[in-house]
Amino acid sequence: MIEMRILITGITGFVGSHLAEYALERGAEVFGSIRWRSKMEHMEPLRDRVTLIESDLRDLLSVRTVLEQAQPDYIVHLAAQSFVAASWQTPVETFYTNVVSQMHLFEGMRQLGSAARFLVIGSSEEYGLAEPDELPIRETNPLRPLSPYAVSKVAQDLMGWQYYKSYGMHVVRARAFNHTGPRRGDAFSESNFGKQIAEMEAGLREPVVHVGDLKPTRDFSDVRDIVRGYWLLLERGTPGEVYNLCSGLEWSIERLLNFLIEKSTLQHVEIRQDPARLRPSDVPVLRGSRQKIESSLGWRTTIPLEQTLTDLLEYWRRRIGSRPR
Ligand code: A2R
Repeated sequence: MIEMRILITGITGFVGSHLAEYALERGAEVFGSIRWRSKMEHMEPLRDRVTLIESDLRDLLSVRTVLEQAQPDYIVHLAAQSFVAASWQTPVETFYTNVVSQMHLFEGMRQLGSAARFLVIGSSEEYGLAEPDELPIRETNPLRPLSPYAVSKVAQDLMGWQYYKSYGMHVVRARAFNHTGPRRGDAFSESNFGKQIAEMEAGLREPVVHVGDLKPTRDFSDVRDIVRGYWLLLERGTPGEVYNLCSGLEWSIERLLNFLIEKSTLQHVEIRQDPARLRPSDVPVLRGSRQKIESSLGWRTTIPLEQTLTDLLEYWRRRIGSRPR
C-alpha cells in the first residue's frame, strides 16, 4: 500500500486532533501546521507520530515552505476562527483567518505545481436561514448566511469551486453540520454545558448552568464519524462537488442540556439565561439531508448522539478531576 502524506492545518484543534488520529490509523504520514503559540494539549499523545511545522498561514511564503516540506497528497484545511459567536466581535479577523489562509494554500499549490487533493471545510452555517418547507437541507438549498463566520465559510466554499473550475485543481467541498465529542472547545454550548456540569460535580461551582438561547435546533454528529467522512471525501469525493455531512437528526440545545444534566450525578440544577450568550441573529433550525453522500459514497453516521454526549461529559470529568484544586 502506498503511504499517503496528509497535511492538516489546524491540527492542534478539536477536529484536527481527531483527523490526525484517524489518518495515522489509516497508515498515513501526517504533517500539521502550527503557530508558535498553538495550544499543544491535544497533540501531546501524537507528538512522536506526526510532523509539526511552525508557520503563519497569513503569509504566502510561509505557506509555500509548509507545502514544500510536507509534499502532501491530501490537504485538509481545518485552521479557522471556528466559533460563530466570536465572529460578531471579530468579523475582520474571522474573514481574514478563514478565507485568506485558504487562498494562500491554493496559490502556494499553484506556484509549486502541487497536485494534492484538497478538502474545503464548509459548514451548515452557510445555509443559515432555512424555511420550514426547505428541510431537510440539501446541497442545492440557497445559502443565506446569518453571521460573519457563515459568510467566511461561504467564501471558502465558493473559492474551492472557483479553483477547481479555473485551474482543474482536485478540490472537494464538505459542508459539515454540527459535530461534537471529546476535546470540543469549551466555547461551544454543548461542551460548555458539559464542563460546567463536571465542575459542579467536583464541587467547584454552584449548581447553576449558565446558558444562551436554548431554542435553536441543530443536526449533530460525532466528530469521529465526521473525520471518517472527510477521509472518504479525500479518497473518493468527486472534484468540484459539495457534500453535506450530517446525521439528519435534529436536537434542540435544550434537549442536549437536559440530557447532560440527566447523565450527571447532580440532584438539582438551576438553568439561568445569560444575556451575554445571546447572538444578534441566530439560525433557528438546521437539519441536513445526508442523501447525497450516503448514496454516492456510502457514508452515514454510526455513533448515536447520546453516546457522543456521554463521552464528552466523561472527557470533562477526566480533565476537571485531574486539575489541581
Ligand atoms: O489556535 P491554535 O494555534 O491552536 O490553532 C487553531 C487553528 N487556528 C489558526 N491557525 C493558523 N492561523 C490562525 N490565524 C488560526 N486561528 C486558528 O485552527 C486550531 O488548530 C484550529 C481551530 O481549532 P478549533 O477551534 O478547535 O476548531 P475545530 O472545531 O477543530 O474546527 C475545525 C474546522 C474549522 O474550519 C471550523 O470552522 C469547522 O471545522 O467547523
